Amino acid sequence: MAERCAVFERQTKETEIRVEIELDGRGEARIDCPLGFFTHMLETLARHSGMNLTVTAKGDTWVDAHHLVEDTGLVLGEALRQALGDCRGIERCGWALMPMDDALAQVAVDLGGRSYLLFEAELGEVLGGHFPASLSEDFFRAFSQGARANLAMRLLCGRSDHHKVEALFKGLARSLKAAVRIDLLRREEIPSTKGVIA
Ligand SMILES: [Mn+2]
Repeated sequence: MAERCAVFERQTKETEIRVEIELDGRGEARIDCPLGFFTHMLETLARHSGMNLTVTAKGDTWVDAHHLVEDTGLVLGEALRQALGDCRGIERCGWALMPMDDALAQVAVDLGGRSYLLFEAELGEVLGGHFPASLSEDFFRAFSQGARANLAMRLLCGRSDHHKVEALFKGLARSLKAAVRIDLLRREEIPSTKGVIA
């Protein structure tokens, strides 16, 4: 099997982002980003998905965290889509029920080529002094657009917003790990009745 890797870069007047992704990695993250909590979440995403992620993210964080977080989601999604190639042999779907102490998240992903985010979570705290927990929804929406993925996320319960957001990121990670896995019995098949995932 060809190596499933990609590099995607995007530069605007607001942000400059580069993501290198290896789907069949060891969960290693090299994150260069000025936002501490967001860095923690990207490291979590790599660790629990088994993908290697190298992310360089700079931008107008003097405004607030919004542009950088949203654009990183988009670039990460685009890199994932590119690394999947024609999606031959992948499981395509994955899901997870992920606890994080007081929080419990339900996440499902379909890498079928259509973007949609279903998101239900009550989030109100500002984490690390710079990351409004509700901004995670913008990250997940941008990721679903870049990856052309259908992403359904629901927070079933939780007290701490740190734990709630972390449960959502870990749930996404575990769902992606399952969805990108190669189905050994059907490794030459495109997992769609359309015969193509584009
Ligand atoms: Mn944490």
